[in-house]
This record gives sequence, C-alpha cells and structure tokens, in this order.
Amino acid sequence: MTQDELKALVGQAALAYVVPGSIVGVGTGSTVNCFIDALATMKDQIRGAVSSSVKSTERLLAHGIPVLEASEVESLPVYIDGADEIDPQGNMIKGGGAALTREKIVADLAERFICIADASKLVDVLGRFPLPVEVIPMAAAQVARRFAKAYGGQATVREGVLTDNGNLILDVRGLQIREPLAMEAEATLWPGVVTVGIFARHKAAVCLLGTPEGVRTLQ
Ligand code: ABF
Repeated sequence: MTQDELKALVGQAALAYVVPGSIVGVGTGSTVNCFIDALATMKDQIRGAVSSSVKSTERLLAHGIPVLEASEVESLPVYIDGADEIDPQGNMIKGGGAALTREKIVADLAERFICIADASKLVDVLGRFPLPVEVIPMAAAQVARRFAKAYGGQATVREGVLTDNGNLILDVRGLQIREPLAMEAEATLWPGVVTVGIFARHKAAVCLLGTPEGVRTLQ
C-alpha cells in the first residue's frame, strides 16, 4: 500500500472514535485531510468541528461541516490529529504543518487525543524529524541559541512561513529527545516561545497506525 493509502486507511478508522451528536476536534495535515474527507460521510451525525488551522477549516467548510471557535466549547470528546513522529509511549513531535499552537490548544480541550499516522511515523526516540517551535519573531535568534546551549540543537527559521498566529517557526535539528516531557516543560518557559512541537504533557491516548497489514492500535 502507498503512504497515501495508509493515510486514507487510518483517516477512515478514526471515524470509530467520533461520538455521534458531538463536536469533533480536528487537527492539521495530509493524514487529517483524509479524516476530514471521511468525516464528511457522517456529517449529519455530528454538530460540527473545532479546527486547528485555516487549512483544516477551509476543508471542513468545503464539505459543509460547521466550524466552531475553540472559545465556543468547554470540552470535546475527541481530538483527531496527525503527527510527524510518535515514540512507543505516545509522545509526539508535531508542527511540520506549522499548526502546532492551535493543535495544542484544541488537543487541550479534548477528553481523548486520537493520533492517526502511517507506520513510518513510529520511532524509538523522537528527534530525527526537526523539532518545530513557534516563536515570537523578535525572540527567534535567542531561542535558537538556547536550543544550541541546552541541547546541542541547530535551529533554523522556516523560510517563507508565518503561522496562522503571525509568528515564525524554528526547526531544530540534531536532537535526540529521550526526555520529551522535560524538554517540552523547559523550552516552553523560554521567553518568546509560543509552542514547542513536543506533545508529551498531553500525548495521544490512542494511536492508529496504518500498516500494510491493516490498522495497528497503540494505547
Ligand atoms: C499535524 O500533522 C502536524 O502537527 C504534523 O506535522 C502533521 C503531520 O502531517 P502529515 O499527516 O501530512 O504527515 O498535526
């Protein structure tokens, strides 16, 4: 099966976690796009969605799925989102799509975070994928220096990208993230950091991994 077929497989499988009559938290990325397209087949059974990016909002609206603001809900039964890397404990690197801040906000509203990914995203140790960090532009150089000093990481500004919130993305290379919760907690405190693309404090409750043998569920 191709990677796109694996993404479609898990996008469809995630429908099983959608609670009828509820508002669904929706992430960002190509795997989530497969989920959105699958969700459209049951749009009459949900009240709408809370989206983590302009791109996902546009796709949801194109399918006729109502999109609510995060501020309009107190909680969500589930949040469905992809990841760039997932370790065996369910910690993730996210933010390849530059939507990590709103993803973390919507994930925080959800009772259960369901991660959907093709099996290539599963790694033993996080860090081969450059860690995305959303930063206030004026702090970019200083945050890059802090990653070099604290973790030996090499941070570069992602060229030509402004997030939906008007900030920059640093991509930090050369990390081996063996303590994801500690790094997320520490780097999040650095002045000018908006969001670190480590999801360890709120990791996925369930990971649906697309494999040629079918969907593998990690819990
Ligand atoms: C999103 O899913 C981002 O956090 C992450 O970068 C992306 C993965 O994209 P894809 O599904 O296209 O591989 O949540």
